[in-house]
Amino acid sequence: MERLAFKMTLLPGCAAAYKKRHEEIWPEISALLKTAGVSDYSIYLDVQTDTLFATMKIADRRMLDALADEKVMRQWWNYMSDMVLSNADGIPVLTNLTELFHLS
Ligand code: RM4
Repeated sequence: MERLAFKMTLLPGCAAAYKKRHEEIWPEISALLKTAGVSDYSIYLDVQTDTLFATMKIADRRMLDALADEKVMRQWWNYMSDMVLSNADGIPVLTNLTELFHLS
């Protein structure tokens, strides 16, 4: 089990809609993430900077990376790209964070 943290950028004025979309997350996406070994996945918003801060546990890094090959994952990212800063291919711009401290 590995812990990950990363940042994304919310587009201005999208906080409420972004929250609502995740309350109504496609069941296929939840299932896909779990099948890929993702657990304890949270996304927080820094309202001062519109930074999205995400944490998750993963069972296998290769399974996480392979999500980008899944059609429904691409569809979800495309669906979200009107709210999240995204690359030309629709994948969210993501900055990985380095863990410097953990207390369990
Ligand atoms: C986010 C973003 C992430 C995805 C979660 C479920 O909006 O698209 O990449 O893992 O939703």
